[in-house]
Amino acid sequence: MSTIRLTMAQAVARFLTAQKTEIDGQILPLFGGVWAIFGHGNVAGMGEALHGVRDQLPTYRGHNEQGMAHAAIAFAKASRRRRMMACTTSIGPGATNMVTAAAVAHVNRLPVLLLPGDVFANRKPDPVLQQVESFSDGTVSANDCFRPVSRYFDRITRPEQIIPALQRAMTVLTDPAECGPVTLALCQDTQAEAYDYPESFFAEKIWTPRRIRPDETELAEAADLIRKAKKPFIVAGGGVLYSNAEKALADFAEKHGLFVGETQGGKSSIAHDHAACLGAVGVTGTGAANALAEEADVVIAVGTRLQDFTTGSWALFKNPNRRIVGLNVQTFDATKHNAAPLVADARVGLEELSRALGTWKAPEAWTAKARDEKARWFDTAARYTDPTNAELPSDAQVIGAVQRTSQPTDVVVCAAGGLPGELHKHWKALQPLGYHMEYGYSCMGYEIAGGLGVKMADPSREVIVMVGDGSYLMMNSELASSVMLGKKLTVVLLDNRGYGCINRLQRATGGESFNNLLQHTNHVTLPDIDFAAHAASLGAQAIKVKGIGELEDALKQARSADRSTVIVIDTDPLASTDAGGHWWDVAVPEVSVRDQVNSARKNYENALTAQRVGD
Ligand SMILES: Cc1ncc(C[n+]2csc(CCOP(=O)(O)OP(=O)(O)O)c2C)c(N)n1
Ligand SMILES: [Mg+2]
Repeated sequence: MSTIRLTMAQAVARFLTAQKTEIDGQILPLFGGVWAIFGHGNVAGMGEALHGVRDQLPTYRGHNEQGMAHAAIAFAKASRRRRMMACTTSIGPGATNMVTAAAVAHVNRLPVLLLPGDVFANRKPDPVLQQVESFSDGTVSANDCFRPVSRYFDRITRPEQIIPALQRAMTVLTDPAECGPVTLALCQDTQAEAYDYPESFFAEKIWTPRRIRPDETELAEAADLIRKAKKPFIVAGGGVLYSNAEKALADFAEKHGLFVGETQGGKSSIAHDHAACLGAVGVTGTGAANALAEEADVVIAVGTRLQDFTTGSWALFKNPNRRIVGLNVQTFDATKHNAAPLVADARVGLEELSRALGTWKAPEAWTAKARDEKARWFDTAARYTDPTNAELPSDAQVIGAVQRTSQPTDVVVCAAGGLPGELHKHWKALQPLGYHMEYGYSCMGYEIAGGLGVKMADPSREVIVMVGDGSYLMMNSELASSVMLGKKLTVVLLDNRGYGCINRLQRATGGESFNNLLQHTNHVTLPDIDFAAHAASLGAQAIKVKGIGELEDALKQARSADRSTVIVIDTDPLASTDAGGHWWDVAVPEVSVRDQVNSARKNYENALTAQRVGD
C-alpha cells in the first residue's frame, strides 16, 4: 500500500478536493469552497493546509462564523444538496458562534461540513485560551454543544481517526434521508500531527444521489388509498426540489387531476402559473390551498416534514376521515400522524405511484372546486400587492413592487419576521429555486448571509434578499463579504422600526404592545437608525426610498448595478394580509389580570378543539 505523509489538516484538505459531483453531465467539485475565520485552534493547522489547496478548493474569509455557515448552508440548499461547503473556526467563541447555524442545517436537512478547532488532545497546555473547563468531565469541550444539532459528530484526537470520520461524514452529507450537518471537532495539536495516509484515501470519488425506489406493498397501499379518495390533495415540500422532481410533480398532478399546495420549503416546486398550483398551504397559506386542505380526504404529502406551519398545528386537515400518504425518503417523516408511508425518492415515488394509479383521475366536482377557489384567491390577493401611494406601505405592497420589477429567473431570499408569511402567500415563483426561504429554523440574520450563499451557488441569477430591520441589525456583516467577493445582492430592507410580526402576535394573544416595536421598549433615546448609511459604510450601494414608486425605480437601478445594493423603505408595522391563512398554536396564558388575555384564552381553547393529536 503506498502512503503519503501529511498532517491531519492536510489530509482533510486533500480529501475534500477529491470529492466530486455530477450535475447535468458535468463533473464538479462537491465542495464549492471552505469558509474560514482563523484563530487559535485552526490558523496553524487548517490554515496551512487550506493554503496548500487554494487553487482547487477556494477559501473564503467570513465576518461572523454564524454568517459564513449560513452562506454555506444556503449554497447547499440552492444547489439542491448536490454541492456543499465546509466551515472552519477557531476553538471557543469561533466554534460556538457556529452552533446556531448547525441547528439551521439540522432542521432544514441541509448538508454542511463544520470543522471547529478543539482543545489539545494531549491536554498538556490546559487550560488553553478559550477552553471551557468542566469540573466533572475531562472529555467535554465547548464543541459538545454541536452534538444535538449535528447528524454526525466526532472529535478527532488521533490523525488516523480522520479516515473513518471523513468517510462517515460523506455518507451523511450525501444521503438524501440522513442529510444534515456534520461536525468534526479537530483538536489543534492533532491538526498539526503527521501520519502515513494511504494514497487510496484521496482517490477521486463522484457522488450521485441515491434514488430510493418504493417498496411494492407500500406502493400498492398508497395507490389504493388514493384511488378511493374523493377529495385528494397534494402538499409539496422541499424534498421535491432536492429530488429534481418538479416535472414528475407537474405530470402527476396533470394526469390525475390533482392540485398542489406548497410548504415554505416546497415553494417553487411547481410554477405559480401552472394550472395545478394553488400556492402556499398552511398557517400562511392561500385561501385556495387551505380550502382544499380542510376538506381533503387523502393528503399526499411529498417531501415535507409536516411542521406546524404546514399543518396549522395539526388543525388544518379537518376531514374526519382524512388519511395522509407520506411520500418521503426519510421514514421518520413518512410515518408522521399515522400516515401510510411511501418511503422513496420524490421523483421515483411520484412516477411509480402514477403508474400504479393508471388512468385514475380525481372526481370532477372536486377539481372544479379547486379551480373556483384558485380564481377567487388570486382576485383577493391582488388587492394586497397592488401599487399604492401610501406613505407607509405594507410588506405585501413592497412584495408587489419587487415582483413587478423582477424576472422569472430571480431568486428571492428570506428567513424571519413578517415577510415569510407574506411572501409565502403572495410571491409568484415561476422557476424552481426562485424562492429561497429558511423557515425550518426561521433564523433572524440568515437573510443576507444566505443570499450570498445563493449567489455563489448560481451567479447567473439575480438574488433579491428581503429583510426586516430586526434581522438586518442582528446580522449584516456578510454584506461586506458580498462586496468583497463581487457577489452582488439586491437587499430590500423593510424598516418598520421593530419586531413587527411579534408585536402583532403579542396583540393577537391578548398582550399589551411591549418590548417589540422600538417605541414600546425601555429607552432613553428612541433609535433612528440610518440603515442606508450603515450599508454604505460596509461598501454597498445604498439608498433610502419613499414609497412604492421610488422603490420600483431603485429596484430597476439595482438590477443593472454590479455591486450589492441596499434599498431601505419605511413600512407599516401593523398591516398584514388578513385573507387566507390558518390558526397557529401559540399557547395563551390560562390566567391573567388582563381581560384581553382572558378573552384570547377563550378563543384559544375553542381553537384547540380542532387540533388532532396523532391521527
Ligand atoms: C435568532 C432569532 N431570534 C429571535 C427570533 C424570534 N423572532 C421571529 S421574527 C422576530 C422579529 C423580526 O423583526 P424584523 O426582522 O424587523 O421583521 P418584522 O417582524 O418587523 O417583519 C423575532 C424576534 C428568531 N426567529 N430568530
Ligand atoms: Mg421590523
